[in-house]
Amino acid sequence: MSAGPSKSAPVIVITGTPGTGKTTHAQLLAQESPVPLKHINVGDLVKEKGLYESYDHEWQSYTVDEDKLLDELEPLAAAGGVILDWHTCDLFPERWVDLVVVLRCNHTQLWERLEKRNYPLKKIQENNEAEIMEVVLDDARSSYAPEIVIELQSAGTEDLESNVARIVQWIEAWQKNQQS
Ligand code: DAT
Repeated sequence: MSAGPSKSAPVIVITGTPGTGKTTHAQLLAQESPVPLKHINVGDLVKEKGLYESYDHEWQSYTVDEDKLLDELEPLAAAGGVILDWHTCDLFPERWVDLVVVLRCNHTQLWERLEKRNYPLKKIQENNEAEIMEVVLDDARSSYAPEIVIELQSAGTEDLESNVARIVQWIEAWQKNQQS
């Protein structure tokens, strides 16, 4: 369900296992979109605004304060025109979201991308297993209507460009639909 007729731009969630290309896609989409879209890297926002309960040094990850995060994002989502870039998506209420893009990546390639980030080995293993088990895709499918969830491969630049072109087409259709 959409957040209502007053929005002039949609709320697009770009999700996927870390390293699948969310930020790369969100940055290009923000440039190419026919309507203004603000890219919100949710992980960075959590750190900048202290929207977390604790930090786990061993896993190098934050335990997010979900209530604080939702309070921070609510007005932005209600206004529309945002890309929410995060490795989980089921926290975002259905009424906020117009499209959920789940990025996927071959596990060998994902491993290499995460190694380059100097993630601890067990964090690389955990994320790799999650990608193989389609954890994020399952979460997206169980949290949102099937017609708003799309799964896209993110192996290289060709995928990136065609994925963004496809999302741009979806935005154009969304705009027409809002006007009619
Ligand atoms: P995420 O935001 O999902 O953690 P990212 O956008 O930071 O991922 O990408 C991780 C690395 O992989 C980064 O060096 C860019 C590269 N990458 C990801 N998807 C890509 C794609 N489709 N084409 C080219 N490079 C890609």
